[in-house]
Amino acid sequence: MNHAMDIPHEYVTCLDHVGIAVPDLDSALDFYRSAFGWVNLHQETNEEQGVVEAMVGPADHVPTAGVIQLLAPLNESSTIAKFLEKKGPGLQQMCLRTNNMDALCKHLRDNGVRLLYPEPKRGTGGARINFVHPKDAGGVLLELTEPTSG
Ligand code: MC0
Repeated sequence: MNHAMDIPHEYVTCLDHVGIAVPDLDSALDFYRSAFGWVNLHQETNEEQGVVEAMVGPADHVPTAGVIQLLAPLNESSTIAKFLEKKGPGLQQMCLRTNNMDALCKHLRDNGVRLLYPEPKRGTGGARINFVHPKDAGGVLLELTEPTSG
């Protein structure tokens, strides 16, 4: 891959979240609440991804500050169930926010970076998401998210 990329830096705006695989959402939430006073900012179930997720951060969280995404498996075939089985609880992914998913995906593909989905899927709050394969991102499962406007 050519690292001297000419992508406009405006496409990728901030670290959106880091995702942590957890076997039990409530006890993970309790940890962040009691250790840091962080709160559950948003919770939802994503059937397609096979997860129940909670976004955790300070109560006065500002939108461009990265948060922690707790990811619990919905069922045994969930990606998160497989991750927990193979590696145990821990950091599963890191997610960058973009304001132009289509341009970013084209740019990455043009540079030989493998994306997991041919087209973005639905992520947190209706965001459009895709993932860079960990083998093409230094061993990190790298999510890309384009939140819904507003
Ligand atoms: C696997 N590998 C990882 C990894 N998962 N490396 C770093 N981080 C991870 N999370 C490595 C393995 O160790 C292996 O390396 C190689 O990648 C291939 O692994 P595999 O065992 O053949 O493949 P699988 O079956 O584990 O699948 C990996 C893959 C999968 C990344 C394709 O996890 C996937 O489709 N993930 C995207 C969807 C997802 O994660 N959804 C849950 C979050 P070696 O060296 O052993 O070959 S949902 C979400 O995040 C949404 C709600 C949102 O935020 O909006």
